[in-house]
Amino acid sequence: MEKTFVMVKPDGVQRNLVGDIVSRFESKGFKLAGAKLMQISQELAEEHYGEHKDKPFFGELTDFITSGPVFAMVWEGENVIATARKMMGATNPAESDIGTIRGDYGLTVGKNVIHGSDSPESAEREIGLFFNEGDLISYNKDQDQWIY
Ligand code: RTP
Ligand code: MG
Repeated sequence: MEKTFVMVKPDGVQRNLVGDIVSRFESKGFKLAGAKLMQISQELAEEHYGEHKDKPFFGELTDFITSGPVFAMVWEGENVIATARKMMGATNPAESDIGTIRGDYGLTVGKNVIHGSDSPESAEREIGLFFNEGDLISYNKDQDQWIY
């Protein structure tokens, strides 16, 4: 089953949005395969955002992403990579639709609450950067067993 990497950025953790964001992915029907609160090192930040290393905002971006804890997650399900991006909304919250995570909670492009992998290749790469294989759990979610 398809997996993607999603991360609540430091602003989202500071603003107590972790629970709401996890809830949106759960309610949509996706399955959590792994999650951790962590502090990103400068090295990991530069590797994760390597595609932007020549952009003028690179320093600002790596400073921000290392400025406080992030909540890193792996979500699993059909079309989860593209659907997670839709749920996040456009990169610049000024342009994100209301109803999306950035559209509902973000104001500026530099502090836009959430990251999500943008392709199958990035998803595989980013999951590998943030999680060891043993960190991810494969399990059945047979909800009937808890309903009497
Ligand atoms: P992300 O990688 O964080 O999920 O965001 P994204 O795919 O929607 O956007 P991307 O183009 O990959 O940009 C990565 C992050 O860089 C910051 N950014 N700042 N100042 C600027 O013009 C600018 N452009 C991008 C944003 O925080 C964006 O999420
Ligand atoms: Mg990106």
